[in-house]
Amino acid sequence: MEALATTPAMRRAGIIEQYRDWLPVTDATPVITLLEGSTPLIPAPALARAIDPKLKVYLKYEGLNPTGSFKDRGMTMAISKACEAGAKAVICASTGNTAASAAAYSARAGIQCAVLLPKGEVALGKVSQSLMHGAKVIAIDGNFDDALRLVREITDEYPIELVNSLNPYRIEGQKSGAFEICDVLGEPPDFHCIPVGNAGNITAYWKGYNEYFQAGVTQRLPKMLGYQAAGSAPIYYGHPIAEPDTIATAIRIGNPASWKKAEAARDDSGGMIDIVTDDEILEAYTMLASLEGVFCEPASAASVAGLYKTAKSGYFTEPATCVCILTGHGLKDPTRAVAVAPQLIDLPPDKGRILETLGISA
Ligand code: AN7
Repeated sequence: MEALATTPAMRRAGIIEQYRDWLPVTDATPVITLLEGSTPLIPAPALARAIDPKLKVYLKYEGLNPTGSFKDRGMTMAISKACEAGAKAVICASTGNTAASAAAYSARAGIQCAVLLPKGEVALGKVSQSLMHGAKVIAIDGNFDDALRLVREITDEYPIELVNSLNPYRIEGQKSGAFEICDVLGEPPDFHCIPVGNAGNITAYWKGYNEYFQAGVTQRLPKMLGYQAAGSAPIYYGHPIAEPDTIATAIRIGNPASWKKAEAARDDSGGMIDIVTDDEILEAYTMLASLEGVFCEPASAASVAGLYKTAKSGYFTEPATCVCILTGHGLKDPTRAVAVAPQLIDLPPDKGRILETLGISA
């Protein structure tokens, strides 16, 4: 069979090749990549009509990265730089997606990976990924913040590389998301809506937007609108939350590592960090899937839930472009999906009953 013709635009290069000049890599850096990035910026007209017809809404569908979340952008950098430095092992604490990504990129690099997860609080798809990629997966009887504290102590004392977003290469890689949005739109959006957990991603996007702006690639900056789950909202409330709680387990974080940087992104952009309830998150999660055909995980829907809440409050007074970052794929958390979606219909293999159920009459 003949090879399919491809155009450059159809080829995913991976973010390091795509944005090499903007990243701290050299010819000596081994590029460990799964061809992450180049995710689609999907127009969401039905959602815009439901939220506020003045707005032009785009969904940055990060669930289409190789391991199903935005973490791959940072992990290709963190693992490549770890390998360049000769590291033989990496470790992270995770609500699931960082772990899945670290496990996959470590497998590809041929190095050891260990992940610390909060027991019982990680979505099934994410656990399955870490296990399949051969990481040492440890579930601790504690929350994400406990796990992060432990891996910080361990990496301070032993020669094992930390690949949480405290690792500056993670932020460097993740800033590529902002470049892609500007490359597609020609300018940044007016508003950038994003879920906030450990606060690495809002930090990274703000850095990316600023680098393009300072280099003269773009002529302005967006306002950053970050959204925390109401039960896990330390930045919104201004103090750590000892026992964070939310159905959006990815952002069930009470003491974010990049807290100050998230505040800086908020304040320097003239944006805000607000909260969304679990009900608001689930409503947006369902709307995305049913109105736009885009399936993201609950934490990701916080960006759309937040945009909805902010629009309803009368915040937007004129037409504006809004990009919502959908950080992870819906298949990450099938348990939540089947719990909130319409029920399965059980029937015998009987044509009459099937037609009757479908409302089709002869
Ligand atoms: C789907 O995997 O913290 O504010 O350990 O998986 O940069 O932390 C995941 C975070 C949003 C929040 N959406 O991003 C982890 C972890 C999804 C996520 C966030 C996460 P940050």
